[in-house]
Amino acid sequence: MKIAIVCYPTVGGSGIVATELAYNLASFGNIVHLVSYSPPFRFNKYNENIFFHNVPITNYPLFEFPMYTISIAAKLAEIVESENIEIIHCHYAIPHTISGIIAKEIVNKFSKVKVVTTLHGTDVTLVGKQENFRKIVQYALNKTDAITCVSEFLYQSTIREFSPNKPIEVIPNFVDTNEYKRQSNPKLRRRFADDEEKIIIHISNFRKVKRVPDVVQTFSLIQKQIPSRLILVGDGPDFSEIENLIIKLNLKDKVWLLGEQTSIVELLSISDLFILTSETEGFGLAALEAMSCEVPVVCYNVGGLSEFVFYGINGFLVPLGNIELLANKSIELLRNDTLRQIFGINARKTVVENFDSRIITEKYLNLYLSLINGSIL
Ligand code: GMT
Repeated sequence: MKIAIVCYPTVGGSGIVATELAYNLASFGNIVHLVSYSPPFRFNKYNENIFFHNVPITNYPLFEFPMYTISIAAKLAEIVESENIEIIHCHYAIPHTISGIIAKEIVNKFSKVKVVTTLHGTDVTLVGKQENFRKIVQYALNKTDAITCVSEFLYQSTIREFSPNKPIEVIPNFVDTNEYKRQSNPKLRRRFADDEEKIIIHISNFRKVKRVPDVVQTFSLIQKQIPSRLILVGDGPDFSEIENLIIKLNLKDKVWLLGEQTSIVELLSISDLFILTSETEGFGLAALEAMSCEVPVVCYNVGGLSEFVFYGINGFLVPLGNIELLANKSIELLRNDTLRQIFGINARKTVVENFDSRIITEKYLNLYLSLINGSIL
């Protein structure tokens, strides 16, 4: 198959899923054309079946704002025609689906290309709900040929908010469990913590929705009872606020602020616990990646997280905003090495059995095939 994948290149789950999907589709022998305004964050290995297309940003003096939606549409139309693309797969509804729909219109005389939209989270739960975007998201979802949602939670939210007239399939996030595998590295561990200290990790793009200050507050309670260190991976609009909070709580010596990191398996592998404090998560890919490396997850019970974090089995979910309970559940796990190990093994099992990249890529391939064969109209 020949597939064009459009995504945001910046650090964020939708771009990661899109890029990893490109690699997996390519490994099955498909030809993939990645389209974005710069090479996506995780597009860092050469694959002869993947081609990257840069979307040029127009800067004619008349245009005060970049015409990104139109630029992607033009680029897509160009490659659908020149490369005989059969599927345009848009990750995140706006503006990508709109661009996909325009491209399909442009080429409709000589191509039967189909547009697939994957909804990731805030395109429905936050941005899509805003009055100025609601109608355009609604339009996109009614015009695309098929929709996928990354969780049952997002599926329900999409139906509730938009009731699209197109089929929707839940295809969850995935991890390459061969790559995301715990690896022993005592030397690296010792660089971050003393032998008797536990390591807690959080990875996100430091946006408001992630509530990273809650992670710091939780850690502040934990470290009073358990010798421990916190590793914060990521960057984003809340970085300075978090840095100030760390200083205010007198935690500077115990928190590692690493900024963005491309290779996180090593860091997850030296960690004892992953904390996620998001207000909502379409799925919660960062937690899944941690679990694949045998790191149990303690998080707020929001969005799609309860679809793979199982209370008392591979982690704990607590009500949104209950920092004290989040800390208590973390302490319970950090105090009990045997329990934590069992949770870690269960976490990996959950990922390997249900969210491995091969299983999920086949779901996408089946969807593409049914669109091409006309069994979804
Ligand atoms: O929806 C977003 O905020 C953007 C998106 C991204 O690019 O980071 O994140 C979402 O997509 C991920 C991949 O499907 C999901 O795992 C995340 O849960 C989701 N983030 C949110 O819903 C906040």
